[in-house]
Parts: sequence; structure tokens; C-alpha cells
Amino acid sequence: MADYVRISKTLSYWLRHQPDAAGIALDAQGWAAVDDVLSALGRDALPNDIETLLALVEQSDKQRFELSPDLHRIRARQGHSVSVDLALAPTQPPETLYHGTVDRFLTAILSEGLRKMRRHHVHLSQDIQTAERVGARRGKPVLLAIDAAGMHADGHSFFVTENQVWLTDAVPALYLRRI
Ligand code: HQG
Repeated sequence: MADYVRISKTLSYWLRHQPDAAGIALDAQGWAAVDDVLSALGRDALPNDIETLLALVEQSDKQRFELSPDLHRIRARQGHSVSVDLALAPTQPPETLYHGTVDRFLTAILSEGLRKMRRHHVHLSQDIQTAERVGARRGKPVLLAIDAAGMHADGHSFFVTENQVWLTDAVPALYLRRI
């Protein structure tokens, strides 16, 4: 596996799920000290120079990570299982949002709706291609369209991250349609 992918997977694990595994601390908004993260990468025998880290954050296909303007702190933009407050403002969603999953989850999803499972939110996308890619991580993708405008009108809150992932607490089955 290329170094970037290994570092990215390691950072995702630490900054979203297990900061303890790296001996780093996350603040309430999910930020960790860059110096601590570099030390932890070094302990795992991964490249730990600041230039590599900056390049990785910049080039990450999904812009998973965010650096503070002074480059002293780093956080994951979304996808946490540890408790963090990303301080996102509720936002009016587009008419339709999409979710990619696989056939084996479909019966449960169509009866109980989309649940956030291990994450803090259900993740949705504005375009079908992204949903297809997300579903394909697990097998042949099955695509769902979500009546986001209807949900919003009925009082459900939506949030959007800077890298255009749409988040909501849960999607009740009545707003879901297989496409
Ligand atoms: C499914 C990656 C049974 C859901 C991706 C999904 C995305 C249910 C899985 C981001 C269910 C959860 C998020 C229900 C939902 N019964 N299964 N009621 N409700 N599911 O990984 O959306 O690489 O937590 O369909 O690219 O797949 O991490 O969510 O298959 O953007 O940056 O339960 O993670 O981004 O899986 O992926 P996940 P997801 P990163």
C-alpha cells in the first residue's frame, strides 16, 4: 500500500475512532496537536515529516482532514465515532440526496430506515456517483434516493461538511426510494 494511503487510514483511525491508540488527545471539536500526531506516526514507523502531512491533507481524494490556519492542529472533517462537536450549522438540503449501500442491508434499511450505525450521522451525497462509490466499498452498489426536501419540511435537520458530505441523524424509511 502506498505510504499516503497507509498514513490516511492510520489518521482516520486515530482522529475519528481511537486517539488513545496513538496517545493523542482530541479537543471538543476533534482537533489534535500536529506535533503529537507526527510523533505517533514516527512511533508506527510511518513518514512523519510535516511536508508529507501537508501534502496528504491537501491531496486527500475526499478532503478527509483539515489543518488549522497556523498548521498546529489537525482534525478529521467527519466520520467520528468518538464524541466531537463539529459545530456545523443546520443547512437546507437539496431536493434529493443519495446513499449507496449493498443488497444485504436493503431489507433492514427499507423497514427501519437509514441508521447512523457506528458514526454520529447518516452520510449522504448530493450526487449519484459518490453514492455509487460509497456503496461499492462493500460490494455491488445499491442506490437509494432520499426525499431530503420532504424530510427538511417535516423538521429533520441536515448539516453539510466543507467537503460536501451531507449529514443527518436518521432517514425514516418513508423518505427512501430505491433507484
Ligand atoms: C448501512 C466513507 C442495516 C449503510 C464513505 C452502510 C462515506 C444499515 C453501513 C462514509 C442501516 C454503515 C460513510 C440499517 C444504514 N440496517 N444497515 N437500518 N442503516 N446501514 O461506513 O454511508 O472513507 O458507517 O448503508 O466514503 O457506508 O470514511 O457508512 O452500508 O463517505 O472518509 O450500514 O464513509 O468515507 O457504514 O459511509 P458506514 P457509509 P471515509
